[in-house]
Formats: sequence, structure tokens, C-alpha cells
Amino acid sequence: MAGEPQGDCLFCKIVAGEVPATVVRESETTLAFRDINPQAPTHVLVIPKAHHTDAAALAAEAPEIAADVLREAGEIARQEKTEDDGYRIVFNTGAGAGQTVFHAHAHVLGGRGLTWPPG
Ligand code: IU
Repeated sequence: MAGEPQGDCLFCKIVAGEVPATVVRESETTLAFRDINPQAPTHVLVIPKAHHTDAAALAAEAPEIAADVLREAGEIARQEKTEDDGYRIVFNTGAGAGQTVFHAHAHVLGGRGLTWPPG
């Protein structure tokens, strides 16, 4: 069921404390931690604590929490001081777009020049 923890989900295990992560922010509904394979000086993942498969499912199933994820992403940019130079919030959605973990997550990337279009 939407929102329920999934036993085989890596990010549910991070929320449960069963897999370690470097947590940088936490709210009642969200967790933010450093990506283990950073693509920029700031590369933080913001996830809903509840399990939703991707950003679109999150927005449909729990729109308030989708808003929490976006707000936390902005707070991370401020906390990491990337706000003034610009930063990027990315939701890879679907395997074809590079999604490898099917628990919704926002990548917050900053601290270097970011080109467009992304690869
Ligand atoms: P993606 O958009 O689903 O590809 O993003 C998944 C991210 O999760 C990816 O950038 C990984 O480096 C990251 N990650 C992590 O931070 N910790 C882990 O234990 C694993 C993956 I596995």
C-alpha cells in the first residue's frame, strides 16, 4: 500500500536506521542525507520517510509531503550555501531517466556550475 515501508527498499532501510547514511536534515515527514556517489560538491538526497515509488506517485498520494520534500530541498541549498549561485533539484523518474532507487527522492545539486541540457 502507498506509504507503507517496503522490506526490499534501500531508502526505507535508511529511514529505519538499518542502513547507514550521513543525515544532514530531518523533519517529521522527510529525511535528507548525502549521496554516497556525489556528482557535485553539494549532493544531498531528500526523501519522504513514507514509501512512494517516484515523485509523481508522491505528489498524487501525499501532496503535503511532496511540498515538504521541496521545502527541505530549498533549506538544504540555504544550509549548504549554494542558494546564491544556483542549485538544481532533480527527480529522476523511471529507469530510462536513471532512477535506480524506486523510493521518491530529490537530488539537490550545487556548488559548481551546472550545465543545460543535462545528459
Ligand atoms: P537515482 O535517481 O535513483 O539514480 O538516485 C539514487 C541515488 O542513491 C544515487 O545517486 C546513488 O548514488 C544514491 N545512493 C545512496 O546515496 N546511498 C546508497 O546506499 C545507494 C545509493 I545503493
